Amino acid sequence: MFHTVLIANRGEIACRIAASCQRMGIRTVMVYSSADAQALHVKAGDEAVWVGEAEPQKSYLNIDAIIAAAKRTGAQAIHPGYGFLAENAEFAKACADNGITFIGPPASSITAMGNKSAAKQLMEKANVPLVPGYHGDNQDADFLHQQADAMGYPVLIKASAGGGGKGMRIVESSKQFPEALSSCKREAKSSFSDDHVLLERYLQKPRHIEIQVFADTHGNAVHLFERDCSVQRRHQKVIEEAPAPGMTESQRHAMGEAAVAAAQAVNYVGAGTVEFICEGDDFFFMEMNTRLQVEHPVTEQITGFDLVEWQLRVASGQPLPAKQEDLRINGHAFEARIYAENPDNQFLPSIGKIEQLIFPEHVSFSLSPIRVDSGIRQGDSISPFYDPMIAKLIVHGVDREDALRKMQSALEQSYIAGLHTNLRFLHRLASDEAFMAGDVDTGFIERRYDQLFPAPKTATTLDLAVALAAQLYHQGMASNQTTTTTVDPWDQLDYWRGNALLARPFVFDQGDQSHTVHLRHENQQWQLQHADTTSAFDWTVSEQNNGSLSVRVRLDDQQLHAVVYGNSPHFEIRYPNTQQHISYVDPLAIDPLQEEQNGGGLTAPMPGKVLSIAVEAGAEVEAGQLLLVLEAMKMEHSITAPHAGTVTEVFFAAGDQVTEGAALLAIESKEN
Ligand code: MV4
Repeated sequence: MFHTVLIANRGEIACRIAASCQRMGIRTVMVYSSADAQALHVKAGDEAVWVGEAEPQKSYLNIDAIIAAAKRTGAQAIHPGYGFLAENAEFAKACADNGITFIGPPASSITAMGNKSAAKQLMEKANVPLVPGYHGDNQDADFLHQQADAMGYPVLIKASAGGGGKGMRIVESSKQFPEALSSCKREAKSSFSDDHVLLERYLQKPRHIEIQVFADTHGNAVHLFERDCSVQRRHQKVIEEAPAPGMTESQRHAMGEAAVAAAQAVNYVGAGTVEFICEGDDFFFMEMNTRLQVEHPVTEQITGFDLVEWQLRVASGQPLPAKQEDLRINGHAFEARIYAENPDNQFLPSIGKIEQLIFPEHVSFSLSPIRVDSGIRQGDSISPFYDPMIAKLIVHGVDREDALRKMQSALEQSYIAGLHTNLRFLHRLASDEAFMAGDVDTGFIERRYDQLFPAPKTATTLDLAVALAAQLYHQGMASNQTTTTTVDPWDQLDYWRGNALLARPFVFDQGDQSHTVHLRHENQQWQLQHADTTSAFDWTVSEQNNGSLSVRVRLDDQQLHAVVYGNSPHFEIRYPNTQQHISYVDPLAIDPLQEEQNGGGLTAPMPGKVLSIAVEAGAEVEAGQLLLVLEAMKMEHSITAPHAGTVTEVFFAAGDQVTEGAALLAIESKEN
C-alpha cells in the first residue's frame, strides 16, 4: 500500500478521499489554488501544496504543477477525484511517465471510452446492448439521412466526442434531418473540435440507470449493483438512489453482467460506472464514466464497502476485497445534492458567503444512516470559479420508504442562509407523491413541474402569529408569560408602558406582499389583530440545539407548532409539509431598497463578470444611462442609472467577478 497519496482535487471529493486515506494510515498531500488557501480540504490532509491561480486551468488542471507537487512531497500515487483531471488520459500518462501511480484506469481505457462512437463499436463486439442506430465511420450526409429514414423517427443525432447532453439533436421527421445534422456537426466542431456524429433511435422518457463496476490487476471484475439517477435537470443529477425502484433480480443480473463485460472489453482497472438508458425491460449502453462518481456514496451505503479504499487497494496492486457472490444489497440509500443555486430563478448559481449552515446530526464520509459529505463550513464562500455544490446529503434505510422518510426529515432539519440554495426544492422533490411511488424517469422534473414549483401562498394570520412570536423572542419575549422583570420594560415594552390600550403595529414582508398586525395587551391578555379580526394570542418560543426556534402559538381556539429557522429579520417558518418566508420590517432599520432609490448602491442582479464600465467616478449621469455591462450565464446584462446623479464610486474593474447582490457603483442623487 502507498505511504503517501496526493489528492489532485478540491472541496468535498478531496475531503472524502482524505478521510479514507486517514482510516488506512496513508499520508495525504492536498493541493490548492489561490482561491482555496483557507478551504476546508487544505486542512483535511497532512500537507498542502499551492498549485496555481484560481482559474482551474492554472491550478487544478495544471498537470505540470500537480506532478511537480507529487514529486516534491514524495507522493507515490495521485487520486484525481472527479471532475478536473479524473478522465484525462494525458494526465494518467504523465503520472506513469513520472513513476507515479494514477489512481484510476489505464490511459488506454479512458481513451477507448472517451469517443462515444468508437466505444459503442467496442460494446457491440462485447455483446453489450446498444440503442438501435448507426455508430460507424461513414459520415456522408446522404448516407446518414438514409440510415435515419431506415431507423424510423424520432432519431437522435449525437456528437461522438460529446457527453452529458452536449451536442445532441432530436429529429422528429425526415424533412428536418439535413438541417439538424449540419447544426449538430457545427456545434460538435466548435465544442469538441470533432464533428463526427452517431445516430440512435430516440427514447422519449428513458430511465437513467448506471452500474458501479470495479476491476483489479489480477483479472477480477465485479459490479456493485445499480444506481437510479433518472431525476435530472439539464443533465445535472439532483437526487440519486440505490437500488433502482422496481428493478427485478433478473434485470439487475443482466445489467450487471453487461456492465462487467463493458469494463472487460476495455481492459478496465479500478472504479468505473457504466451508464444505461432503460425503457420497460430493455436497457441500452450509453457511456462509461472512467472515474469514481459524485453519487458513489449510495453504493457504499447499500454494499457496506468504502469505494475509495477499494480504489487505493486496486491501484496498489491488491486484489478486489470481495467476489461477486459475496456482494449483497442491504436496504436503500438516497443522495441529494445541495447546491448554491436559485430554483426560482432558472437555477442560476448563487455565489457568496454561507452565513448559516445547519444539518441534522450526521457522520461525514463514512457509512451512516444520515451522512453529510461536504467540503464547506459555515462562514465559507461559494466562489464563482468552481462547482457550486455545498454538500451531499446521504441517507440509508431498511427499505425505500424508510430511507425516503429519513431524507425528508433530514432536509427538514437542514438550513442554509446567506445565499440561495435548492434545499426546499429537494424537500419538495423528496416529498412528491410520484417520486415517493418510484415513478421516475428523465422527464420527471418537467412532468411534475406544477407540484415542484407551487405558487407562493399568501401568509395566513397564523403564519403572521408565528413570525411575530419569533420576532418577539428576538426582542426578549420568549412567551406571553414573559414578565417585565426578565425584560427591561423601557427597552422592550415602551409601547405598553402605562397604557394598556395602546396597540403596537408590526409589519412583515412576505413575497411581494406586506402585512401589518397589531399586538395589544389588555386585561392581562395579549391580543393580535390582523385585517378585521382580533384574537387572543399566546406564544411560547424555545431555542433548539441547532439554533432553530420551536414556536407554539394560540389564536383563540387554534393552536399551531412550527419550527423557525433564520435570524431576525428573515424567518423561514417550517410546518410538516410546507414553509413560509416572512421578514420583519424594522421601522428603525434603513431599507436598502429605499437607500438605492435615494442614491445608494447599484447591485449585481446575479453572479457574473464585469464586461465593461461606461462611466467613471465623478461622471454626471441621466436616468436610464448605461453604467456597466455584466456578463452572467453567457448573457449580457446592462446596468443603467435608476435616476440622475453623480457617480461617486465604481467598485469593480472590467474583468472582475462579482457576486450576486454585490454593490457595483454608487450614485449620489441630484435632489439630495
Ligand atoms: C438518449 C436519450 C434518448 N434516446 N439517447 C443524455 C446525455 C447522454 N449521456 C445521453 N442522453 C440521452 N441519450 C437516446 N437514443 C435521452 C438522453 C437523455 C438523458 C439520458 C440520461 C439521463 C438524463 C437524460 C436527460 C435527457 C436526455
